[in-house]
Amino acid sequence: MIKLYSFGPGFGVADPSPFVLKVDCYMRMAGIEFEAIPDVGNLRKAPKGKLPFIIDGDITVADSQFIISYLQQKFAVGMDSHLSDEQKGIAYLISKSLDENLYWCLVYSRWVKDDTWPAIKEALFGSMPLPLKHLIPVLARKSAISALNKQGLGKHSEAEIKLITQQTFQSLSDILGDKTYFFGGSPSTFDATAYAFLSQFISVSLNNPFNELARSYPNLVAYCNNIRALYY
Ligand SMILES: N[C@@H](CCC(=O)N[C@@H](CS)C(=O)NCC(=O)O)C(=O)O
Repeated sequence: MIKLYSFGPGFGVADPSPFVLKVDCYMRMAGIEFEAIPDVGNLRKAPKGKLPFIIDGDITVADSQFIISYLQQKFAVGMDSHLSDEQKGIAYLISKSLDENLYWCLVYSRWVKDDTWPAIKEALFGSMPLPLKHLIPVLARKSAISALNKQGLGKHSEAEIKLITQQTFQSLSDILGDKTYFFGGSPSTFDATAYAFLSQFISVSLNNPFNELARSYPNLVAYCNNIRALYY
């Protein structure tokens, strides 16, 4: 059986990492059996220093995109067979926008802002023994802030980051409209990505202004609730 190396449940969702949740959701939607191996210590074993990665027998695959491609081929998943080539192209590019842009807005909302930081600290590091429990969160936060600055999003003001986040939610809401899934009545690979990111703002037990912003889009909230009810 496929083993999914993850962080483990947090903030009321199956994983606080959108990349782990993307693979988790994809396997649920595609009906692929898997076993989650939750442990923040998985990071030390991760081939690319990041989660998720999967192990399937003697094959290891790291990175959510490559994992999904591997699973798609191995299990001949037909989840995208109702999409035109144009829709597949659009889906790929929107998913990269979530991976590479909305992700950093999420990092900002969780790691930089003092409103959410205590909850993050407790959820991710609360079970560590002393003195690690005090030391590691400080280092991890420093590293997240440094990564945000190097990536560039961290250079913006809070108002600008909120605007970028809001434009992404607005665009997703406009594209989804009143459909059940982004490309019609049945889920495609893109829905695993969309759910993985949207639920990190909407379905979590966090209440910062970024969560409130996401929850102000009724169709995005209904979308997350529907997928959660069906697959979790
Ligand atoms: N491109 C990777 C990104 C994975 C990623 O950034 N994972 C984060 C968690 S959301 C991580 O493991 N961060 C730990 C670190 O950078 O030390 C993917 O799609 O899987």
